[in-house]
Amino acid sequence: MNSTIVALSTARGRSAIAVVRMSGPNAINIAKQFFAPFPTEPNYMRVGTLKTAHFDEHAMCVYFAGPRSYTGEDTVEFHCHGGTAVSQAVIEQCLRCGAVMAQNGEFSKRAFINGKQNLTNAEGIIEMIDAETASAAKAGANLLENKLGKRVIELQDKLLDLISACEATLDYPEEDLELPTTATVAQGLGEISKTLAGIIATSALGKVAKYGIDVAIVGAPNVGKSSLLNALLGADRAIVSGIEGTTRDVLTESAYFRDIKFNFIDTAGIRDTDNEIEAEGIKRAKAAADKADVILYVVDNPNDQSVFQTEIPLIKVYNKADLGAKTELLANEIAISAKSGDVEELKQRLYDMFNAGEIQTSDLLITNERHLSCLTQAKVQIDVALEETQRATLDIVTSAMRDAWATLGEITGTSAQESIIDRIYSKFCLGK
Ligand SMILES: Nc1nc2c(ncn2[C@@H]2O[C@H](COP(=O)(O)OP(=O)(O)OP(=O)(O)O)[C@@H](O)[C@H]2O)c(=O)[nH]1
Ligand SMILES: [Mg+2]
Repeated sequence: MNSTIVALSTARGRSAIAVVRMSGPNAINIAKQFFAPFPTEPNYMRVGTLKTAHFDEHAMCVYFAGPRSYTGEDTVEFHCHGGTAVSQAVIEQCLRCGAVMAQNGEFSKRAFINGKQNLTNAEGIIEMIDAETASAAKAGANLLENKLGKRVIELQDKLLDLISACEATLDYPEEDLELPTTATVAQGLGEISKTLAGIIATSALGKVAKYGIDVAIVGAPNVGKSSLLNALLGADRAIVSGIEGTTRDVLTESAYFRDIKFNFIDTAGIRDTDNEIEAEGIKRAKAAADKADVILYVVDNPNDQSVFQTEIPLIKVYNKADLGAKTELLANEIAISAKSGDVEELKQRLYDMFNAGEIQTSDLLITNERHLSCLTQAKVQIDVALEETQRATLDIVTSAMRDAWATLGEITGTSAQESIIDRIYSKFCLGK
């Protein structure tokens, strides 16, 4: 039989109230030992006296009868006075009467085991708790609402149709069942592969919603990189001076533009130098540029023809436009004056470059590495099955389809291994 677990469900520290939650087969019996009058029916809160070893606490109690509770088990909540000492005394009282301390995320893990939520719901909760922007919270809420789960189950169903059609003919050849033609199987697999590709493609935008966009500002000394950083942040963050080689360290600071997080990275001016410290700064500048999502290559001469060699998307920024602006700009060029502080157009350009506006309208974004890896693997397995339809027998195709079905199941947890489940729930806070 399961143990009865207890934990503080609200944040630790000073607060108006604290909620202590207990879940498990003995939750109600334990609570009745020290809370009176105990509520006579579930879902109704009752005021009463909670006897702890040290003092009597005037508290409220509500119980939820399993399976109609968050965990699916009998659950009792005590709403007591806030602060560490009171909730600690209440928890100790529960422990004394037979409860055990809950692990991180154990309430939610029990909800999963009892079929109250699937893994993507749980991951949605974590993403919402961790979200820094509304976009990231929305992606978490979509997971919680099971949008990904539903799409995955649809795909699994389609796959199962194909698998069962193939298997029936393999297992019961004497039944004279109509053999699915290779073409029908291939067509079905092709559609699934295409759907998966579409879902996987949303991960680029998902990354933007969750982590933001890393923008590296690079260029020669004195072109105005630090001035640009300050203008983009709207704050006097980096030292600006007319002396070449002012910035040495890599400086990262985030700012929000239309609910998208931009991580702006100011770097040392790149040039040949014998100065050891400056050389190290330049090395770090290049490394920062290599890792960025986009590079702002800053120059300060309207006639500059130089090129910054990189595979990463790049905008060439003609700074100091107040001293003379380049007239004919190419598509990936922009003229600004960092000194004037007006960099709205550049911000908009960055925003558009990553289609960030689509985050508001899309109802499914992949923001979770684990989901992405399962989806990618499932697509590979589907594509293997698809390829095999051209040369192998149906049993080999079927086996690849089964693999893909199991991989998709890992997303919602229908075929997830114990270790994956443990890892997901361990990310929860205590009492969740
Ligand atoms: N006129 C004008 N001057 C600017 C503009 N932007 C920057 N400057 C000036 O250019 C000089 C260098 O600016 P910084 O922002 O320190 O240049 P940097 O690229 O960070 O230089 P390093 O850190 O040395 O690589 C300063 O004197 C700035 O005031 C601009 O838009 N117009
Ligand atoms: Mg600088």
